[in-house]
Amino acid sequence: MASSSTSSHPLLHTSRDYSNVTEIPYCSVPPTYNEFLRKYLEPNIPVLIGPALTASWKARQEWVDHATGKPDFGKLRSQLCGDRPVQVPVADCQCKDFTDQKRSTMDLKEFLDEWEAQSKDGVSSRMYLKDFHFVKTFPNYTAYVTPEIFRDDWMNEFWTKRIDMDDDYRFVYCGGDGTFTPFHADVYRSYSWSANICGVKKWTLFPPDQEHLFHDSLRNSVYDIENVDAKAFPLFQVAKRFTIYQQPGETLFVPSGWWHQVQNIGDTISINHNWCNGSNLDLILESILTDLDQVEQEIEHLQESMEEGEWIETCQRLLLLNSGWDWSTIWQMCSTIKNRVRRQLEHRDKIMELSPSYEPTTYFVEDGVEKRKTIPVYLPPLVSQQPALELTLERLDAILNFIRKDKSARYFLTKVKGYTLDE
Ligand SMILES: O=C(O)CCC(=O)C(=O)O
Ligand SMILES: [Fe+2]
Repeated sequence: MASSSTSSHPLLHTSRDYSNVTEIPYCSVPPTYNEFLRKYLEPNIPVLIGPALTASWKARQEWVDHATGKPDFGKLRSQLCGDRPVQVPVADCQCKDFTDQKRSTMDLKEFLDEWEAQSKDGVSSRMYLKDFHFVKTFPNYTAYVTPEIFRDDWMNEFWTKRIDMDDDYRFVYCGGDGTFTPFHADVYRSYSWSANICGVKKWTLFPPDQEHLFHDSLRNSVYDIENVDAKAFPLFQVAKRFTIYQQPGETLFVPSGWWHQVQNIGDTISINHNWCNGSNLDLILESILTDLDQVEQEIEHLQESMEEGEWIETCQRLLLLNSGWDWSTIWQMCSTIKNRVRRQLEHRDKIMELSPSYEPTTYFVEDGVEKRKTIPVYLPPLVSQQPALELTLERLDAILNFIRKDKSARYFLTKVKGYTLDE
């Protein structure tokens, strides 16, 4: 059985109440950072933001044929496809593969050629270019600058600072009419934001408190909300939901744990990030503990034949494989962010001069020791986020202390990873 429980966790917000949400708010004027923090991030409520937020992006100016509103296939090809092939991930929207669509890779030029031909013929598309790590693939292109309200982003800050791997959560999606993303909640219960460059995206969003209505007895979830087996999911139709049509230039903030399905209408291109920070850290932790619980239950039959240390290590290995995190990932992420926040608090006066590129080099913390990395990294939070820094530090300390006190986490980090967990 699970050794950890979230019930007494100091980070858990007392409540997030979705019962009063009757529609998805629309901000034609983008909110200030503090407004966004208070109205949407902390209460975990979606918001659709008007096109002013993305108006200056190169992606909006150059990737779209402004006469037709369709993708500018010629420019996309000439700017992104050189002599070398660029392999991109694609999903086959007509082929279900467990809980997702069947994935493969394709050369970007080939994808664009096929897409353009289908678009000209007016036929609906099947292949959906998704989870394409655009910034990692084209680091000098600068298709967009992450808006300030989304800049307190620990996942992308940490993953780009990591020296043990090269990964991030910054994506481009391209798909023709009829392509879609099946029903899901985002990885680790992270937030996402999704900015639409062209086309229309139909989003159907379900608050986290409806989740019990779309799982069956074996914990399988609905795959496609347009085709639900009423026998397996008898209560699905009563689940509260919100539908929005996201127009070109608009950006949707998708909060933690909100389930959603996305349908593309016309040829669409969008940019999205998965992210987390002090406002949803408790939900991220809860998701890790739930995943760990599940791993422990799945291999419960092996527990008796193992020493305690071997059991803890095995569960962490499986957790990392299944969910992409283990205790050391979250420990290192929080330590890395904590050091950056501390530095910002120490140099408050300088932040004004140094923003937005406050940290020209980057620091990644491993076992309490900072290691430098010199590649350009994710932009750190800006001046207007400074009032939230003290609270952020408090929340980071709370989670680090929680991990220090958790028996299995402590064993894994000190004995297996060799960390010291100093305060
Ligand atoms: O645009 C899509 O197809 C899916 C995007 C999504 O699921 C997200 O941004 O969380
Ligand atoms: Fe999503």
